[in-house]
Amino acid sequence: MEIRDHAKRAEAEQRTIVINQGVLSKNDLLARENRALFKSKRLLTMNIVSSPGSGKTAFIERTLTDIKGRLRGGVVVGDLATDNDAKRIARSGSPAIQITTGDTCHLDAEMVAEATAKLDLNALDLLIIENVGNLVCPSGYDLGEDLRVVMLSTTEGEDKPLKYPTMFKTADVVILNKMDIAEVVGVDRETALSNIHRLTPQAIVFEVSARTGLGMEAWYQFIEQRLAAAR
Ligand SMILES: Nc1nc2c(ncn2[C@@H]2O[C@H](COP(=O)(O)OP(=O)(O)OP(=O)(O)O)[C@@H](O)[C@H]2O)c(=O)[nH]1
Ligand SMILES: [Mg+2]
Repeated sequence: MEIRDHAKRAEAEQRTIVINQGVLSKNDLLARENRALFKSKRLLTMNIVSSPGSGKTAFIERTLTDIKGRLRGGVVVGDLATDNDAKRIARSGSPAIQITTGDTCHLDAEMVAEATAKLDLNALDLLIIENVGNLVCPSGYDLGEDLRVVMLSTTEGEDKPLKYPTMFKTADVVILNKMDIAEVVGVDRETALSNIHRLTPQAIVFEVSARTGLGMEAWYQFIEQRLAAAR
């Protein structure tokens, strides 16, 4: 079996790397502006990333429904196409703005700035950004969030943190979702947790089911604690 080491080609591709850094620094500048605005509005902001279908929208819907009366939440959601997710989230009674990115496989700080301008940030405690379903592209784009939340579901396999290290290494929080079907799909929970801890020892891990509500109360308490600390 041959494993090619593409890192050895890095020197030859130096010109490409320099251009990419230029693009990212513009994003970093805008992300800094977003972060300053969100801080001035006393918001707790999170950027939720995962592969398609891990349950990000279901998790946000349940969170906003359950914390109603405790916290006021608003959402910006990115998908390549359709406003299905914003419509689902809006049913929870919280404001939701859909961004459709076309061919772009991630959100960037400019898209988030434009979308959040349509929200009344003074009326919110919590701003949730649901990124485009992808475990690669969003990792290099700071959106100005306080917390990067990486979701993994029990149907995806225990080795995803090892295969997508860049995304997991940048996580502040890891959500292991679809615990209600963990047994049926035969996930090895210990291996999944050990892979998560290996890649991202700093992250706080919540094992939940967005469908049944299992484990969600600990997540809500964490949000409240972080919001209180930020304020
Ligand atoms: N059994 C089970 N199913 C879930 C859970 N969370 C989400 N699902 C299901 O998983 C599917 C995908 O959920 P979504 O919330 O649309 O996932 P997503 O990550 O937002 O998907 P994209 O936005 O397309 O990336 C849906 O059929 C959900 O009902 C869970 O905790 N348990
Ligand atoms: Mg979604």
